[in-house]
Amino acid sequence: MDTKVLIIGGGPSGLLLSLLLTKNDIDNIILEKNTALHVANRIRAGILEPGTVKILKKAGIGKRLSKEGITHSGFNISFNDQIYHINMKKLANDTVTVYGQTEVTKDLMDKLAKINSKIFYKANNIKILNITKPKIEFTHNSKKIKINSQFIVGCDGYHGITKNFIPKNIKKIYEKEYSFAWLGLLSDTKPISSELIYINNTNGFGLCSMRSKTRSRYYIQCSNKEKIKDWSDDRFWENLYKTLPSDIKNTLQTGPSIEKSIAQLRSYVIEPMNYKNIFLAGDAAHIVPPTGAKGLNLALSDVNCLSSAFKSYFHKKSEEELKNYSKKCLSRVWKTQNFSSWFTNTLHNFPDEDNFTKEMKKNMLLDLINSNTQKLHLANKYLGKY
Ligand code: RFL
Ligand code: PHB
Repeated sequence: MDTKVLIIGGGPSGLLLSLLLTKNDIDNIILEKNTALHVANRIRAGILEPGTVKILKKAGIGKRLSKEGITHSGFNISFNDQIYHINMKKLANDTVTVYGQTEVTKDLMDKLAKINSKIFYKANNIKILNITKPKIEFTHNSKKIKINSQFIVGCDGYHGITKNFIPKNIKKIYEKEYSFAWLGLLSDTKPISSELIYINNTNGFGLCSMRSKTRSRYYIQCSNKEKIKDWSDDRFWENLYKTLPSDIKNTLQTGPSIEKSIAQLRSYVIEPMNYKNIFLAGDAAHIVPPTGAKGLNLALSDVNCLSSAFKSYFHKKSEEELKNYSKKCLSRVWKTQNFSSWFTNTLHNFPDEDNFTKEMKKNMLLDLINSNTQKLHLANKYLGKY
């Protein structure tokens, strides 16, 4: 088999890249190790930046997003048991959209099925045999298949294999693991607030989010040693209740969970994002802690950039954009890391944190709430405007 671009990983990054390439008549194949159902049902991101919404609409999958996505003109930060509003619309004249990653994935899968794109689900034992003249081997339905391509793109997330093919003496890895995790619960209950609330409380961090007017997504900070089996729904709700600000905690609607999971928090960057004919995009190249709601947005921004570079290469015979891809993306990646790390550090309680640091954080937040300049800065970062 031959193709122009071989994409490893069929999460949102791989799917969008395939769609953008196919729309531009650039032949491509996706190899995904899991089933379509597994990929489609992974509960993750919920917030899309305005730039991401534009990318998805331009890719031709904006119809359901426009109809079902909920526009949020602001979000709340709660500390010292008070709730403060950040009005992004007023401050920075823009909004974010609540639309789950599951929905983005479904829209991409439906569109790709309509245009007969080539995806191998349950592709196992992927081996990259040559990176200069890309050649790949994998197993599918117990058969060995070989593919020759011009380029390989790793959209295979943090646990993927593609990045391993960038030699050790070329790549630089920056990584930080946090000593706490997020325990998330999804339920068909009315969200406690019409807009998100990021909470810093003596019990730790909490986040009230949503997927629709009747479906809530909540998170609480937990130790990274916790096991999901030890968290009954009741235990989750009790701990969330303790984390909520007093004014609203008694309006919390509880119910059975649809999904519950623990996410380890991590910051990670690999440089450069390409080597010879291999390119990396999305979580394969960088992970941000979820506090700023940036991972999916950053991933789709990479893919938008890379698809444009491939368009220039295949249709205008220009290598310029491909050569600049890593540098261009990394500039946004580091700005996003900076914001995500600051927001995470400010809103979480670190184990062994001294009371001086705790007080400094509260004062920093108080300063922010009282300063329009700082609020505008925060609004722009949350909107993805750097
Ligand atoms: P993914 O989604 O991890 O997909 C990678 C795909 O590659 C496949 N794969 C392989 N396939 C073939 N061979 C191999 N050897 C392979 N190894 C892996 C995997 O099966 C998978 O299908 O990466 P991608 O596409 O780059 O997408 C990134 C996003 O999923 C991620 O950044 C976001 O979910 C992060 N994130 C959020 N991002 C936002 O922009 N806004 C949010 O509100 C937001 N909330 C979140 C989040 C992530 C969270 N977790 C789970 C850490 C909330 C949470 C709790
Ligand atoms: C979510 O709804 O899952 C969500 C929202 C905001 C975040 C992270 C996750 O910062």
